[in-house]
Order: sequence, then structure tokens, then C-alpha cells
Amino acid sequence: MAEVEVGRDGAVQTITLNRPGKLNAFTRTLHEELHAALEEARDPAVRAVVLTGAGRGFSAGQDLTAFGEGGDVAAMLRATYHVNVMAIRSLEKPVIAAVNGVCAGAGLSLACACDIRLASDAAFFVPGFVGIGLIPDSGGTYFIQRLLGTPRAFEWMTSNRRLTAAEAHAWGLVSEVVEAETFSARAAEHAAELAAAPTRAIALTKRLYDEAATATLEEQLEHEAEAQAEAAQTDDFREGVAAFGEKREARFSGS
Ligand code: T3D
Repeated sequence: MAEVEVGRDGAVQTITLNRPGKLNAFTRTLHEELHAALEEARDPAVRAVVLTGAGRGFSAGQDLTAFGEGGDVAAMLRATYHVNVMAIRSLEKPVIAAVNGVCAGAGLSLACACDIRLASDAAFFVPGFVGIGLIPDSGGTYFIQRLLGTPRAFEWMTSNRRLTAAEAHAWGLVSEVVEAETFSARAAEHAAELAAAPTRAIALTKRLYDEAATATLEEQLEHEAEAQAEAAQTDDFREGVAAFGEKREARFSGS
């Protein structure tokens, strides 16, 4: 059985982490299959991606049975989690983490590397790392600090406190909480909305917010000017302006 399943519905690609018996904990194979799925998502015909988990987990992070055998941890992180986190960030389309259930350790980092997080009301969030004497890796100190601010991020990630979906929403960690029964339909609906949007403008916006994390104002204004010049060359810009003038809904093609 594949450890990652990939489905396509129109312009939406859904990537499902698929080790439900182990809450989709990461193995080498799962990393490799996730990477292949993210490569597949580079297809221009894909205009939005959903990342989710099978069973009652999103992901419980690193598989702890395939861990601590004296290997080079830094090299392992570079070869696996880093590659997939960077693949998500460099994907020129929105990636939704549809957090269907348990989300812990590097599974939490991965969800936070995505552009949008929706949570099922059955989901809960656990730092995990500190529970086994580790630091938050795979972007856990980067994304969670940006989402929550340093004081809350530090307090949470050093406490190993279990957060409910409602608490995660109140903290701004997830943008929406949906009943478990309708969760996958809502995630698909949200992804379809994004897939019908002007994909180039969304991709450029994604890149700009990443650049803004380290740029000065002057640098960022320049990045915006360059990106806007690019967006203004797209068919979607022409279509958006035409639709406005004709008082109709725009039909964006993603080009
Ligand atoms: O070198 C490196 O790898 C560094 C990289 C580190 C990255 C990391 O992600 S470190 C953090 C790793 N993750 C954790 O520490 C979380 C461990 N899991 C838990 O604390 C709990 O399972 C949860 C709080 C996430 C969920 O609890 P609960 O009660 O809902 O489920 P459970 O009964 O504990 O787990 C269900 C099954 O999944 C169980 O298997 P079994 O007994 O039914 O056969 C459990 O052992 C398995 N499982 C859960 N998490 C992992 C796991 N198996 C392997 N690895 C896991 N991380």
C-alpha cells in the first residue's frame, strides 16, 4: 500500500499521508512519496493542492520506531523534511493543510509550512518535540513563530500542551474549524475556489509574503513592483479587468 496517495479533481490535487495505523508518522518512504507528489503538483494544470491524512491523524511527526539509531540527524532532516518543506514553499500555487486529526511534531511543522490550515473539529495539535527532548524542527521555529508570535510560540512549544481545534482557531493557527462529517467536502470546496482564482497572482503573493519575512521595506516595495509588473502581463489580469467592465464574474484560466 502506498504511504502517500494522490488524487486529482479538476485543477485540485489532493495528497493524502497514508499510514493511518501510525497516525501517518513519517518514514523515509513516506518522505519520498510525498516529495514525488509535490513534484507532480508542479504541473501547471494543478492550481491548488490539499495536504491531508488518512484515518484519525494528519501526522504524528517522525516515526519514533525508525528514529534514534545513532544516525546523522541533521543530514536526515536536510534530506527529508527540509526538501519537502521547501517544495511546499516553492510550489507556485496555494497549499491547504486539511488537518483532519492528530497533528504533532514535524506533522505540525509541515501543516504550518502550508499556506492555509483548515481543521476538523476532531483535530488536535501537540508540539511533540519537547515531549521527547527535541527542539521544534522542520520549520517549527520559523512558521510557528510567524503564526503565533514569539511569546506564545515559545510557551506552547516548550509545554507540549495539547491544543483543541477550537483553541487553535482562537490562536490563529488555523483559519477555520469544520465538523468532522463535512470536513473533507469543505476542504475540497475551499480548494476548488482557490483553483478557480488567478493562480499567477496568488503564487506571486505567496512568494512576496515569504520574502517579506526577511526584507526591508525598501526591498519589499521593489519586490512588489517587480511582481506587479509580472501579474499585469497575465491573461488573468486582462480577464479580471474585462469582467469588471462588463459587470460579470471573471473566468480566470490561471495563465
Ligand atoms: O531525527 C529525527 O527524526 C528528528 C526529527 C524529529 C521530528 C519529529 O517529529 S519529533 C516528534 C515525533 N512525534 C512525537 O513525539 C509524537 C508521538 N505521539 C504521541 O505523542 C501521541 O501518539 C499523540 C499525542 C500524537 C496521539 O496520541 P493518541 O493517544 O491519540 O494516539 P496513540 O495511541 O498514542 O497512537 C496511535 C498509534 O500511533 C499507536 O500505535 P499502536 O500502539 O496502536 O500500534 C502509536 O504508537 C502510533 N504512533 C503515534 N505517534 C507515533 C506513532 N508511531 C510512530 N511514531 C510516532 N510519532
